[in-house]
Amino acid sequence: MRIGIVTIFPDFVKVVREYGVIAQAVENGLLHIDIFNLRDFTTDKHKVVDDYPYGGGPGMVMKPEPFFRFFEFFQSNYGKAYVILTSPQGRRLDNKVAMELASKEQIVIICGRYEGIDERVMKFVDDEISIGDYVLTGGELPAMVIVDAVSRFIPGVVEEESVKNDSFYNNLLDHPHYTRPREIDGMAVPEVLISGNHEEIELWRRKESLKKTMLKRPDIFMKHEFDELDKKALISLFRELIKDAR
Ligand code: 4HQ
Repeated sequence: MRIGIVTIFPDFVKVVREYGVIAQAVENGLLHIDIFNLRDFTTDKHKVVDDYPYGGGPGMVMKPEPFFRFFEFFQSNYGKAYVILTSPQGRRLDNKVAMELASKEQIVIICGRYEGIDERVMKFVDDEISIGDYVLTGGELPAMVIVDAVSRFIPGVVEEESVKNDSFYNNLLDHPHYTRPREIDGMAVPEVLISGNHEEIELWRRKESLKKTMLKRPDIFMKHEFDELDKKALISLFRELIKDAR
């Protein structure tokens, strides 16, 4: 997969490809991340990317010409891409959206600054994505968040089992995790995890996932489709409840 990011702060965005599993994916050739400096697509001496808004009002607007020149350049060098604008008006990023984006061969993310971008740039835009209902100073952080969430769904970037176990994958939150030591400050690792009984461990983890999701995110719990293990886990949970009540 190839991801292009268009920004006036390339050094800020570059770090997204320099750490952890994303850096490994880039190294292994699973993922190409190209970062484009919008100012490289200006033609004037001062590389101006903003201008005053028609109609007046506060702040500045990103000029259309550098974007027009960028897309001309991109299309003739890399071909067609799915173009995303980061915007509070967009559809909200979640795992489902991230998975959908991961299926694209090429995406380009435009990072806005100032009050916004000249509306005529929208002719290049296929999708608007928001990372949440708060106002940021620019689209760079949303672009990095999108790259991170999308990368995890590119086959080979993280272990498939790991993706399936993660929070939200099947509308449940992740179960608790433990590592050594077996005891710290009087707190022991749950016995079942040391038992070596994989069926019991799987059941315990699912029970913990169900419990946590019910209590912390009832909204996503209500959307969950229950499978056989869920049913077993819920019955076991209720058994424990009844036992404790007696
Ligand atoms: N922006 N999710 C870029 C956001 C935002 C968000 C405000 C986008 C500023 C220039 N983008 N403009 N939230 O707050 O994606």
